[in-house]
Amino acid sequence: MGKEFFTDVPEPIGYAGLDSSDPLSYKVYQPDRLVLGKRMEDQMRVAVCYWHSFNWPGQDVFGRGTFDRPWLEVGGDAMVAARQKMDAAFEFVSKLGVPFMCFHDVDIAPEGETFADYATNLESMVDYAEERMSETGIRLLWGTANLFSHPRYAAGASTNPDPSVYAYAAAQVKHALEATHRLGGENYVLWGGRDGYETLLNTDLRQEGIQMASFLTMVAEHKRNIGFEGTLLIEPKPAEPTKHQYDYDSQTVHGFLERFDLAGEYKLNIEGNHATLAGHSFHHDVAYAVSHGIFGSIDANRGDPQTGWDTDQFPNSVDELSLIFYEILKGGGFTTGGFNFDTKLRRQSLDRSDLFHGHIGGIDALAKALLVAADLLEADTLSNPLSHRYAGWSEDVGRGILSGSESLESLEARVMSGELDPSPVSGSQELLENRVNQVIWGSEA
Ligand code: XUL
Ligand code: CO
Repeated sequence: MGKEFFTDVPEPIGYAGLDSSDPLSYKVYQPDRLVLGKRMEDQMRVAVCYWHSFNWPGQDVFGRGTFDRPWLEVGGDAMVAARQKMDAAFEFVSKLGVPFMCFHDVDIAPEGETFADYATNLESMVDYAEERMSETGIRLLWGTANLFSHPRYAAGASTNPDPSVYAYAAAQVKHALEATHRLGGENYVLWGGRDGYETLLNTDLRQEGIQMASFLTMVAEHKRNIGFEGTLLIEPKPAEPTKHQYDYDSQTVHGFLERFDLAGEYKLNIEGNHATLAGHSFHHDVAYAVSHGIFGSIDANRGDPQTGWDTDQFPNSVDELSLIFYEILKGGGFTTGGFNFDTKLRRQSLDRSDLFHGHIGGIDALAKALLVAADLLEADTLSNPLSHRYAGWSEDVGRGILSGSESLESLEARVMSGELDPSPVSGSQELLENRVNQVIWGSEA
């Protein structure tokens, strides 16, 4: 047991119900409550992210850190400081009472001066994490490598015009993947933060695509070589920090994976605010992934409708989250994935306890969304009208078209003879919206 930082929150956060006035309690989230035959905790698989919660002192491009984060101010030996930060993380996640955390290699270990320093520091922090995990029971939802902060990655990692940067990224991923494996991580994430471009004037799109595919192939090979059984995940984002990022959205990544025969190797980690930056809804990117068998995990957060960048706010819309959870349950629920809170406090939320308020609110909103989604699924609220709408595709002509036994000629003959005479039917959007709201308003917290 290391030093305690969250002394204002002496006990783990418990369930107190909707009537409670205690802000440090769950209003809906009850880990042991059964929903569709599974414990809520196992349906939701919540993780806390290390980078925004423990590494970030609240600076923005206009000003320095504002947060009360004593574990970031220890100074002196970088390894001592890293262990203090890890103590803060394990204390927070234990008190929040959720099963997982997620981190980048450099979130937990100082980079040092050389690659050898990096490797030694990471190894030693993984030892410490292993200790703290077995003490607390907290698990690793996913690990990843930060291939975007260091200046060497300014022009990308695997898509860098310089192969020695590609090599450096490969070496880093090797260590981060092995660290994730050692810690029993359930997934490994690749977010190509700077794998994109600032200007087409200096960019060879075809070359960079080939480089990225070769990198993903090497990662999948190494996964097999070391016997890592977790899921490899790609996290789409359309832009920021680059003007254009190659892993633009669910559909673009899917197309890329198919093009390079990698579709069986990777699934997606979908982030709410990334989907909305791509001009979609969060619902869209999740629905696309689930319906194409490439859904893996979620980075839960939300953007600001009036702000054009990744604000990473805590998710709080039950309306939005219910439809996301509905898609996930429709696909059979999470396997190795979960809801990682890739979320940042606002810069004015200075207090250490604000970190609890952000997570508690987001977890409760997700728990309520889970209950709504289970009701939607059990009552066939959306699935009945959907199967009715597409019923023609299991009848004669529809089946023939899909099985290839019809042609333009045969269909023209059917239309010409008057056998097929379509009459438009209502899409019933408002009716469906009302039904969804009825379930949201009526579901029992
Ligand atoms: C950046 C982002 C990353 C990834 C992991 O927008 O979401 O933190 O989740 O590298
Ligand atoms: Co993310």
